[in-house]
Parts: sequence; structure tokens; C-alpha cells
Amino acid sequence: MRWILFFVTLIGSSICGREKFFGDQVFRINVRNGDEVSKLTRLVNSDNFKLNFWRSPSALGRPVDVLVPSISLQPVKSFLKSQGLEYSVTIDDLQALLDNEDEEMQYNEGQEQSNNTFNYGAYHTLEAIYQEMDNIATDFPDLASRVKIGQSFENRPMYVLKFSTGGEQRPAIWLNAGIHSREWISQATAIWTARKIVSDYGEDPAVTSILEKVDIFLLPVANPDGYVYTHTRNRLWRKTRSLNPGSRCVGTDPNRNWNASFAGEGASDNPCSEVYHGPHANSEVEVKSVVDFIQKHGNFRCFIDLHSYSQLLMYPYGYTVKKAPDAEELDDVARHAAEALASLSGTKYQVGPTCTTVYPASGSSIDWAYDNGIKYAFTFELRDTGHYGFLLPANQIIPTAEETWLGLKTIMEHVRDNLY
Ligand code: INF
Ligand code: ZN
Repeated sequence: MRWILFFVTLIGSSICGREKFFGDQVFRINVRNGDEVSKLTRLVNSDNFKLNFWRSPSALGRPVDVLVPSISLQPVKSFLKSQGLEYSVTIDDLQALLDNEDEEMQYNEGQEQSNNTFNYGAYHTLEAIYQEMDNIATDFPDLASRVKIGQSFENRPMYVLKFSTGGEQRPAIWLNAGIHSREWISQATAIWTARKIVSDYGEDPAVTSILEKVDIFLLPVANPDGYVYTHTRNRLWRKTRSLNPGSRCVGTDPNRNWNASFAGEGASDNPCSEVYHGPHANSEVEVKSVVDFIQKHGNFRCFIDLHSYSQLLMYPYGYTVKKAPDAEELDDVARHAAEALASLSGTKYQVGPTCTTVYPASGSSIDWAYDNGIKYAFTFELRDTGHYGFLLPANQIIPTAEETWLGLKTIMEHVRDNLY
């Protein structure tokens, strides 16, 4: 029966659109030492089980989350048992979560059509996010403007919102989101943050004073092709959608494609890998567009990249265990930001350098920023810690955005007071 179901869904998804995950589950596997990590990595890399790391093995022995297709459930369970690896099932019916998310989005789109408002507590299509960016710029023409910084591999525009109260080429802050398309809480938090900035300017002294000194650039969807693909074909797509000559596998990991120890440890040269670094640094037009814009502007002091999930606040480096020259200061700022974030509803974040907090990762955005003179470089891994993972329910969007805002403000106030 399972085989029939599997082939039906396989054929079905190739003909009528969205990939189905009937019977698929997410396992949380506790790894206690390097030996267990390498066993598990071999398992996931052995293509025949079609496993997908949601949360890769990390230095600290943090539990590993793996998507297990229904046809692999039995063999994977017996493998784990035979290796003495403990696991639990964190999501026992992935398709049910996806159906639920879908239903909510359809309902919300209907609501928005009729009352012509943007529901910040819901997930949105790329078009809806771009429209809301336009609305924000229209509502606050003296403060916000929507700027096209390039276009994606599939020729979709890449839009940032620029928040500025005047002055030429002021020191600037870059807020990046959605570089990994499946991390929907990241894009949702970013568009909420855009509305928060314009609403609170002139009201919240912190926001007003930040914008008197620095400009803020916000890119809510850094990987538009991937984001559209998560809506139309595969909700769990992470990479870009560029083609890899000679391979049937599509896409590059845009968080391995930056020119920072490119193709070093913690990236793969296999186009089928979720951490494929691409043929060369900045090969992805989505990455190059940001690099070119930032380099042309030349006055950025802060680069913050929003991801999910795990509730971490990290700073360079990912490409080496070597301490960054400003590690003490970055750690201090990050701890204060995590404290501010936790003050709202107690959400706990772990703080540290990428390499030892998660795992080695070369070619990442914040390492590139930091090595190019942008001192205040941070990555937020937003909610949650794996209960829902990438499928965070929409009712957590606003609570997540509200608490993250307190962390972002803490960092931006430090930048305001420590311009260099
Ligand atoms: N982050 C991990 C990644 O593999 C870890 C990371 C974060 C690496 C920051 C480098 C810099 O890119 C995510 N989180 O993918 O969604
Ligand atoms: Zn990510």
C-alpha cells in the first residue's frame, strides 16, 4: 500500500504542483559524540533514504532534526536502534501541518481581498509582501522608499525598503531576511518590522534617535525565487533556484555563496547538497545584488541576517573557530539583545559565534559583512526550537516579531552610539 501511495504522490506532485509529504515525519535524534554525528551524517548523505536535515549535527551535540519520508521510516528506525541512537518524533504528520498552513493562507487571502488590509499575523505570497512594501512607502513618503536592487535568477525584482530622515550616505544598517526560503517566520518578521519602523518613528525615542543618525535598509525576501517555490512546489525548499549544469539538482545555498572563505569547511561542492556553495563566490545573482549595493554605498556599519529556527543569536565567524577581533564586544551586544528579546515573553536565545554555536559554515553572509568592514554582523535564528521548526504557526508571527524587535533595537542603539 505504502509503495502505491508513494508513487501516486510522486507522480501527482510532478503533474499538479505542490510536493506532498504524506506519512512523512520529523525525527529529533540525540547525538552525544562525534562518532554518532558521523554515523548520522553518513545516513543522511546516503541518498537512498531521501532524508533531509532540518537541523544539522552541531558542535555542541545539539539534537539533530531530520525529515524522514514515509517509505524510509522503518529502515531509519531500525538503523537508529542498531546504532543505539535515541530519537523522538517531533512532527508525526507533516502533511497535516502543511494542509493547515495552506488553509489558513487561503482564508486570509480571501479576507484581505475583501477588506484590503495586510494581516501581519499571517504568511503571505511574494506579491502581497511587495505590495505591502509599496503601501508602507506610499504611507510614509518622507521616511520610506522602495528601492529595486536587482533581480533574481528567474527575473523577479529584489526590493528593499530604505528608511532615512535625510543626509547623504549616512552610516547604514542592513536587515536581511528570507535568504533561506522555507524559513517563513523570517520574511514575516521582516515585513512586520518595516511597518513597526515607520509607525514608531516620532513616537518611540529610540527609533527616532536611531534614524536621526543612521539609515536602515530592509530586504524582506532575499531569495524571491525560492520563496515562490515554497508556495507553489515545495514548502521545504531552502536554496536558490539557479540551474547547475551537469546536475539534475537545482539551486545553491545562498548562505554559503558569499566571498568569505568561499568553499571552505562547512559547505559542499555537491549541487544536490542543501549547503552547496555554488560554482564561485557571488555566483547567485541574489547574493551579488546585495554585495554590489552594499559595496557601492560604502557606509554600512551593521548587517543582521534573520533565519529560523533554533532561537540563537550568533556573530562571526562561521568559517573558522578563530575568535573575531571584536568578539568580546559583539558577544556583549548580542547578550544584551537576547536579554531584551527575552524580556517580552521569556523566549530564550543562545548566544555565541556561529562556528562553535552551530557548526562550521564557510561563505556565510555575516562573515562576508564582517570581513568587509561591517563590524556589527549578527544572525538571528528565530523561533522555535524544533516543535514546529520551519512550520511555525502563523499565530506566533506577531509574538516573534515583537520580541525580535526588542533585540534588533538593542543592536541598532549600540550601532547609533558606537559609529566608527
Ligand atoms: N543557519 C545555518 C546555516 O546552515 C547556520 C548558520 C547561520 C551558518 C549563520 C552560517 C551563518 O546556514 C540556517 N538557519 O540555515 O536557518
Ligand atoms: Zn537559514
